[in-house]
Amino acid sequence: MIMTTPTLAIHDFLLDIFFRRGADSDVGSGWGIDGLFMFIWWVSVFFFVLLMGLMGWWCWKYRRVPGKAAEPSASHNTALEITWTVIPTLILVVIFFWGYDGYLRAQMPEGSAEQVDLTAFKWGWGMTYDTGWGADETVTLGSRDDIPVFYMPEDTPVLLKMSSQDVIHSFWVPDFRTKLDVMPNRFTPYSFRAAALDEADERVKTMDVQIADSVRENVRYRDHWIFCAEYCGDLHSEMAAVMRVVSKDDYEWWKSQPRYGAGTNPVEVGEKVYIASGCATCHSVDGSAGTGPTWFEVYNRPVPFADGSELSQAEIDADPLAWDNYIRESILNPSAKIHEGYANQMPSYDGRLSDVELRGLIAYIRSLSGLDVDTENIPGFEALDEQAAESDAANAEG
Ligand code: HEC
Ligand SMILES: [Cu+2]
Repeated sequence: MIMTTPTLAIHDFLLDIFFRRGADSDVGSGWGIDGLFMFIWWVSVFFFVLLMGLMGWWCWKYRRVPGKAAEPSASHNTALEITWTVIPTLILVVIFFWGYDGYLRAQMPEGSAEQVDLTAFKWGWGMTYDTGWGADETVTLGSRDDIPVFYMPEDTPVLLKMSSQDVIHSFWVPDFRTKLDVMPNRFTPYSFRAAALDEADERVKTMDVQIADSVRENVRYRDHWIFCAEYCGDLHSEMAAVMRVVSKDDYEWWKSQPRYGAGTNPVEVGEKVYIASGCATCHSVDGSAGTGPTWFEVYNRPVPFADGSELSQAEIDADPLAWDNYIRESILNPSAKIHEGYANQMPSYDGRLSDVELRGLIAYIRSLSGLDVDTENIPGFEALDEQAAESDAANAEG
């Protein structure tokens, strides 16, 4: 015991420095990464001390002494050669199988996983849940106040279907120890099971979560940073997001809440969709250039198309819904008409946005041209009030 206690203290101290101790268990399926890392570390320490010690000792022992003849140097020693080949090989075999076992477990998605779409872009992350919504909460990190928060269920297999909108990015959750490239032209799967929230874990905190009109009190959560490990240019290093692990019940609640309360103004709905569905990554609302055209003061203005045709002022004057329809078509079938000077890069949102959300987007874009939005006359928003009333009733019951 006298021998092992100080050694363990050093071990724990190192775990603290290297990993913020205990975090290996953040992926509940346990990939054994910390253990393997520490094994390699201690093997390296052992051999470093052994070899440097021997070297130092022999340097001293066989130093040149006046009047003493030099030792003859052996050219070959079979027993020695075999020993220092076999022992390191055995150690490498252990490291290989240990690592391969963890690698396989990290690669294999568990059955019936919760699937979430993850998109990487210059310079940020977006997630789209099966409800069509993404993050609707942000936190501040350094100079950026738009770091999205992604909710995830504890102790549940999750499969992230990852793709990039532009260059190669690398999805990295330091607490989970693994990273995986995110490509522009194919999906890569990242699967994990976040560990259950443990009362004893000092990173587990509690807060009230509010979505539109509903508040859920005392939601327990643990945050993990998400970063991009593709440090090849510009701002990959600033791509951050938060993975917020909550209980399964809280996760289901979070996902199922209507994002707008009773009587929400359509412009607000549109603004929320603009952020939550990731339009903001390509479209500005202040006139500045982006991957897509800005939405600032564009409503009811003529639009030139790449094929030489246009949405003309005459058409707009003749049909008060011309721009509304153009927006609708641009969202559901973006390649139908390509705005001149832009690439056909917008993903289709067909099936991902509800009618209320489409109408909200139209109202929002309209409002950015300083036009009044007459809520009363936008059909579909009565339904929103009903939906909110229903969810209030459901919340009151549950
Ligand atoms: C990956 C970048 C990207 C994202 C994300 C994106 N768009 Fe686009 N969008 C574009 C590009 C590029 C164009 C211009 C080319 C074209 O017409 O398809 C465009 C065009 C449009 C237009 C036509 C505007 C005009 O002036 O011609 C509308 C409206 C539009 N997008 C709405 C949306 C909405 C709503 C969302 C979110 C739900 C969204 N976009 C998300 C890239 C994007
Ligand atoms: Cu990146």
